Amino acid sequence: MTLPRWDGLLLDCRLATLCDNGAAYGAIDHAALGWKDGKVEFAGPQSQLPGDPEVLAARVESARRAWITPGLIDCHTHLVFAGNRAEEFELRLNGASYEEIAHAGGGIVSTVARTRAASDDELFAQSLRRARALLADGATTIEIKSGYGLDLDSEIKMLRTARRIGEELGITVCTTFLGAHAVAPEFAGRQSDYVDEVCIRMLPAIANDKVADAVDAFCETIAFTPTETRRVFETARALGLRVKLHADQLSDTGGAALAAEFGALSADHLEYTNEAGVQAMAAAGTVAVMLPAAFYTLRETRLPPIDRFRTHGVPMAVATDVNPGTSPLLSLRQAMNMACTLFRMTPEEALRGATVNAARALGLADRGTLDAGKRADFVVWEIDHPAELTYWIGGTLARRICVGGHWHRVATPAHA
Ligand code: DI6
Ligand code: FE
Repeated sequence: MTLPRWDGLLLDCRLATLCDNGAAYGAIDHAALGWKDGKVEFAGPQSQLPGDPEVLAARVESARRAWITPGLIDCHTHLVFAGNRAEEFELRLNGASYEEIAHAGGGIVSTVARTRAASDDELFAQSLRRARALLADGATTIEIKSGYGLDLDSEIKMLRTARRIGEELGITVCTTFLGAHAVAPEFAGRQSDYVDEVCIRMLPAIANDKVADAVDAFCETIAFTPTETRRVFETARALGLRVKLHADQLSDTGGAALAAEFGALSADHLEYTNEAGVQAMAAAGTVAVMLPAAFYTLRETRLPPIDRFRTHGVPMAVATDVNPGTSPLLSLRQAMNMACTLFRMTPEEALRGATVNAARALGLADRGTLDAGKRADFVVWEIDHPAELTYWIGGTLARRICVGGHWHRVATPAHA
């Protein structure tokens, strides 16, 4: 007697594989999807299954013609933080200026104060809710940055909290050290001393602790200069850590070219990136991460150079940028919708941006497409066309979510 080979097999699927098979979305109709030990064994036409389904797999089910995509990948979030800034949002809409809010203790420093003051368990509980929301909407891999601690212990607390979220939910969390997010309050008026602190004290300890998978910085006129960013990157490189960058969000500081020079995994935001920056990214293979929810929240008007990225073949990803100041967004699909409506990306580009290109932005070669050998992270959706993933604003579209070969949850269908 032959033992069942695969752990699971779904029949009657429509797959959006995102592989380059010549079809839009890498689609395969009348498809089957089989997996074993957390990896995809078969993703192809059902007629090409190498045997009788009942013999091939321990558990066989019909997907009833549902569309299935790879698990979504949110490659840029700051979702670990304590408190929120809804009051500040309200004050602003009642006419308060940024200066008044800053004087009243608002802004990023208020999130730093609350994040420092939160216990490990409080920070975990508050942040877990946000991660759960992203997962419920289909994100099975999430990057999470530090950057609201701004002292070594608090930064490590954030990164450990991020790792704990991954363990709790059984999903992959990639952690990024963003000590160069803002100047710590103790260093107010002494920015270069703070950069010393990041490079001389924090980064070696972070590398030694292995709590961060990559290093990021906020390179902007209101944050860190290109020269300071370069120092952070040189230190990260010497410690063997990959880099990525918040670049050219509010002004053209040459951030994209700087990121490319260091072989960055990604450069993110990029509203003001110039032609040389685009070309440098193309040459370096640096992914352009679009964060349209920050653009929306800040009511920006300058669009990132999407057409230039297309022309030069720079892969584009889309992420939420979840953070309490400029992107209180808890749905990657909603970011995809904004990427289409605000940035004029196509629905297929947006889906590639939240799967295959997002995987690349995290340096993860084992996911992002539905293909034999990739991780068995996938979502069964309540839709009739993949464009619906970016078309609907809000709602619950994920019917079932499989992470590493295990069914995660059965969501309530939107129209049940
Ligand atoms: N880019 C942003 O827009 C923010 N951080 C960043 O790197 C804002 C973060 C905040 O206001 O809390
Ligand atoms: Fe960000």
